[in-house]
Amino acid sequence: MAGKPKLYYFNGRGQMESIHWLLVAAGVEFEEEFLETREYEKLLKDGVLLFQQVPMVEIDGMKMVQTRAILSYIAGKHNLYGRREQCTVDMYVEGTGDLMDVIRVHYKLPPKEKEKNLALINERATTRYFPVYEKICGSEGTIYSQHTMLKGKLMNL
Ligand SMILES: N[C@@H](CCC(=O)N[C@@H](CS)C(=O)NCC(=O)O)C(=O)O
Repeated sequence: MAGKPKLYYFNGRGQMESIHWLLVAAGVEFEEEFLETREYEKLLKDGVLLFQQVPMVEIDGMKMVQTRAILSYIAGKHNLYGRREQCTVDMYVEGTGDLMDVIRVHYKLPPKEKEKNLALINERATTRYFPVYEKICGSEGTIYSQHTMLKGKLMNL
């Protein structure tokens, strides 16, 4: 039997978060390696990361990169892709990708542009994306809008 998938990422939610969610939804146990600069540089040096980026997931004898490719593989392997459901899953995944695009550029912005971008992230997350996820999860409140990621971590970017 294949071992548990091993997830390689920095110690944060970021791009790995949707992979966490999917593995939990599929009932798959996994291991994680939280990369510090030294370990990340070793992966780069060893040529393990196809595009020099993480997330990387070691699963079924492969070292997979690219979040959406990883999500598709896991969803397919655990029969979480139906027909109509496949499109629904892809819509939510692509939505998350669009939100992540706005978040990802944040790290590279000059300090004076960060405040404006942070306001955009908060606005997009709380009015466009999180309500959609809350709705499909059947939640009535604003659990994600009040999430500490927005109140704490993101504010400190
Ligand atoms: N398209 C990639 C993007 C991954 C990505 O941007 N990873 C960042 C960390 S969140 C990274 O490794 N950045 C280092 C770099 O691009 O040199 C995916 O969806 O997995």
